[in-house]
Amino acid sequence: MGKFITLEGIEGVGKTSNLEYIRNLLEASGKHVVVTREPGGTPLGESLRSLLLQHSEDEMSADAELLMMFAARAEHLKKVILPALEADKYVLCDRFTEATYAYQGGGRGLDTAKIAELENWAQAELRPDLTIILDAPVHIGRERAGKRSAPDRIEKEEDDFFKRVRASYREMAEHYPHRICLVDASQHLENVQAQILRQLHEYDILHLEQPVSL
Ligand code: T5A
Repeated sequence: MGKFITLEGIEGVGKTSNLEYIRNLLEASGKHVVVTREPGGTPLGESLRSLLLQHSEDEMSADAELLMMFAARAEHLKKVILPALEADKYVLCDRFTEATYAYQGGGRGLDTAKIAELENWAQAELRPDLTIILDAPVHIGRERAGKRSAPDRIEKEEDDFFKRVRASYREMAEHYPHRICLVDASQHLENVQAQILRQLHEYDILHLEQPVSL
């Protein structure tokens, strides 16, 4: 089996920027890497992503939002993630189920027991080998994301929503330290990447003795 690595955090903390950094590190150490994202990663998942992120006058219910995230995930697992892991590849995913706990659980206030049921159903025993949560205060993420594009349906939520999302991510890192770590993403990009490199070593994803030339 390969390894499953996910990147998480509130909007604008630098997931997309750092995915590329991790991909380069893994490839430089000889791994076959599949980079993907959620919601998305398959034709059906990308269609669901558009529905989930586009603005609509008819407000989507939190339950529908939750079930669509898992519908996209079920397809993604079957068509992309599991086949890649079985082929000994490294799957690097921009968000996964921890985002559902943070956004639909923490942000929307849905019962996390419901999320856990869906998680067990869709994933059985599968959990990421390592989840890196890029952690930064909401105003920093907002400022960085705002410079890039207009807000989508979820990004238009108030700061309090993202404060709950962030708190939920931090709680997960505290509860599952064997597979989830926090990285201080408020720092300069080089410092963030130095922390990521350290965590990849600590969680046995990358080995120090392996030459890394980028
Ligand atoms: N969602 C998703 C759920 O609600 N439930 C779920 O189960 C799942 C899977 C997906 C949305 O769906 C929700 C969460 C999201 O709202 P998305 O595209 O994955 O959307 O998420 P976004 O957070 O919107 O992604 P962004 O592209 O906005 O943010 P990133 O990827 O974290 O940030 P990035 O890398 O694009 O960086 C933003 C800007 O900051 C700069 C970058 O150059 C860029 O300009 N930057 C830095 N600047 C200074 N210092 C640093 N350290 C920097 N790092 C990056």
